[in-house]
Amino acid sequence: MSGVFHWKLVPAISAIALMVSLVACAPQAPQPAPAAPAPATIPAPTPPPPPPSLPPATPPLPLPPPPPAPPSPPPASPGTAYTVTISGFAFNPSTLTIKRGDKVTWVNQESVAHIVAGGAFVSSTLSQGASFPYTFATAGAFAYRCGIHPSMTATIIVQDGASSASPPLPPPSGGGSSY
Ligand SMILES: [Cu+2]
Repeated sequence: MSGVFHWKLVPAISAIALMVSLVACAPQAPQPAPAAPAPATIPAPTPPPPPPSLPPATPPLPLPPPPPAPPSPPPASPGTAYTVTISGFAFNPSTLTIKRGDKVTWVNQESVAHIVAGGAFVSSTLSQGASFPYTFATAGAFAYRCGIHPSMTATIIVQDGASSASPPLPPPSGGGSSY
């Protein structure tokens, strides 16, 4: 039994021996040069120290909440506000139609002084930038002029909005039954 194995192993052994001999006879490859020793690590230049940090700015103090605005009282008059400008020796607009209860404010926009002179309303001498308010409580046509320059005339027409806005009367209710 062992002879059989030995006989079969002969070619394999001889082949291995041949290979070993070939390897042994092959010129040895030059060994690579030994790796150069690692260069001494050059210490990295120390970075300059950071500039002395300024102390953090003082955070702004939180603003206190604004006090609540006082409730504005309702306007005394629900009328509309109008403006009549005085410039070029004239009132603009020269004719203004408003409702009863509306307020008109004259504003002098030129360097020449003027006076708003009406039958029911007379202003003081209005220099440049001065104003004169007046609320018309009664209906009618109010012609006025300048108290200094009579040629400056204008008219305020006040309509009685209350009468025109009165709703029609409801029809009288009849009896429930015609019988
Ligand atoms: Cu005038």
